Amino acid sequence: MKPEEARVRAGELRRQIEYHDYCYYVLDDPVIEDAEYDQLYRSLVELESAFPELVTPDSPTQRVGGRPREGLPTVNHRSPMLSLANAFEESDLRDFDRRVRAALPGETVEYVVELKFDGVAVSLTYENGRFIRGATRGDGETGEDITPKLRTLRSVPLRLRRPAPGTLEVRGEVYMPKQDFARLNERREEAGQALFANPRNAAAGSLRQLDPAVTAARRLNLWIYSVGFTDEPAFSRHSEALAWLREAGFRVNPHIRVFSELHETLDYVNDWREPRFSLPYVIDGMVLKVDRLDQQERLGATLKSPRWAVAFKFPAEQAETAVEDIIIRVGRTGVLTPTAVFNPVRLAGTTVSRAALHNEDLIREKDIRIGDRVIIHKAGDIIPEVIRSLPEKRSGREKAFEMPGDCPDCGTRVLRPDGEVGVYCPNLACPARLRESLLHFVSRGAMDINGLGPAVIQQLLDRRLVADPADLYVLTPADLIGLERVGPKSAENLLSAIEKSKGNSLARLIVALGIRHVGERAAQLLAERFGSLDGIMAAGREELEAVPDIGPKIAESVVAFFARKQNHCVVDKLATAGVNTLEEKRTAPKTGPFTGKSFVLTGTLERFTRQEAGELIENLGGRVVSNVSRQTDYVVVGRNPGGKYEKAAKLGITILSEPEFTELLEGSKL
Ligand code: 1X8
Repeated sequence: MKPEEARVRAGELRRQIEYHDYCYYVLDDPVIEDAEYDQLYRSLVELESAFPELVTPDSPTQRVGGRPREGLPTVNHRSPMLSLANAFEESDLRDFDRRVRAALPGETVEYVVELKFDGVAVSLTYENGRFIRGATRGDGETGEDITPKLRTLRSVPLRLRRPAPGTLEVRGEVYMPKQDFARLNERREEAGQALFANPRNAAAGSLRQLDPAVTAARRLNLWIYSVGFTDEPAFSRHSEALAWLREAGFRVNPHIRVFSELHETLDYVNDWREPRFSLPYVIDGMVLKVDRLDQQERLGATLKSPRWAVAFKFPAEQAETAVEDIIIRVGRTGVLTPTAVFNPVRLAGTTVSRAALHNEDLIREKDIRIGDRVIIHKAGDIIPEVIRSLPEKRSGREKAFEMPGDCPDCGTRVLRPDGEVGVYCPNLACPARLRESLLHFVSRGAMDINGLGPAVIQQLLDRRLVADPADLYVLTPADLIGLERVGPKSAENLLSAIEKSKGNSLARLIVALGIRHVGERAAQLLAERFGSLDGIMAAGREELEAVPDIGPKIAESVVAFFARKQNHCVVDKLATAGVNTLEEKRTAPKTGPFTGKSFVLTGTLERFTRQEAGELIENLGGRVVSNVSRQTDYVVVGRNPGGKYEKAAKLGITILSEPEFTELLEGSKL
């Protein structure tokens, strides 16, 4: 292909990919199959590696940037990102309305009513329609530059769909959907990591964690709700600006209404009190804004908040109930989790009858006894939790909880490892452990075998058709058709789901094995580093710990897992059954504009560690080598470079200063 043809083709591919990203991520309405999309994406990656000069920073291939650095640069907001005045009662909203009208005598006023998202406020800046910078709110004046993180959010348009000359700054809220929050916390608990208190903290944590792999896991999403700055104020109403933002490709929430009467406004706010719990994201209230921008301007702002808007906060949902019992659930890793059983009570849209109490120490800290009255809530509107007990309501017949000394399912003496809060059943053949590990094995984040629910698993265990996860792969139609509530059709579906799971990625398989402390992220790292299950099994503790972000706890746990003959045996059976145990060659991240290029790094870089720079290069398809030779393409030179610099100069190899290197990374030169 000629360069000119390539340029045209790249432009076409980008437009198509942008369009499909928009349909998928913004409209939630994809128009092509994932496989077709992947094909478009791969074509663009290939084209860009053949013609690296075609790579632009706003190309869809540049979404997964490198690893951002510690101590993020700061950004001064063009206009302060103010917080909103809060209202808690209807009367506060009436007061707000009165103040607005008093300041605008004789004028009509319309209110835009929007949902108030419980996330992380961000600002996105576009220059001539291209995304150039993303920042957190920070203290309102100055935020942190999180451009590379935001680039990984598929609902952030890199290029706008409508002309926007000059500078445009829009504002919105990054959030984590409730389900993703619940799943993330589940995994974190299994992996022995601290839990996030709510989706907002999880979103903030993911943005702060500075690891594009985490953000790119697509757990975060974004609603845009205002224009922060434009060179040419082209709108006369906020509602117009929102309509334009939607057309320009931003994700604007659909539940926006404009009212001219206060009573309608109040009705709409109240209408959301219950249905908000069925939204897939958390809202903690409603926002009222004066629609006309000229009126907004005349109303102005106090030091802290605009006078033309107010946030109505819904009361935090809590309920009081009785703890009828504290039961023990044995998890797949053998951990005994005490669970409170409640007198069922309505809370945040559902009836709640249980909450995990996590461990003995927590129960003691909160002084929760069987028979107690307790106050409960739902973290992120979804996970029930006990906030506190009400000792003043005790009758004296309450019973303190005691962790059993033996596993309630198999009677084996439980162990409490030093320094850990939990106790566990060490019996690998414990029926509860087996059931839970099978359920984990087939779950969505693991092998994702559709249709294998608790009822089927229990029957398979009871009939001794499976004794470990590998046995799933030798089930026959006859085995399944005999089960309760499994007909020939569902047996067939089940077997094909099992068959399909053989092709899952190595990372999924590692997650499915249920090694303590090994979650999705660790599994991914291990798969990438060792390339095969055999490779991981053969690795010693030191080799494992040498993987960035794999700590001693994980390394220890992996070694311990594979040291057990029984686990080895399951792995062998899985491989024999044809389950994939190899890391597929990942095309997208490993080929890119740097494919075929080798880099040498020398001296101290300001903005990256060596390792970060190396990963950035590798993410774009390049290689980092330690010695300069004629085959070296680039030498990146930091402060106090060594002899490599001189050697490179002598050999006439392209030498890049750090700013040049950064520019190259950003794709604007090559
Ligand atoms: C904060 C928020 C706003 C909106 C929704 N959620 C928020 N957290 C909205 O306008 N729909 S506006 C805002 C602010 O101005 N601080």
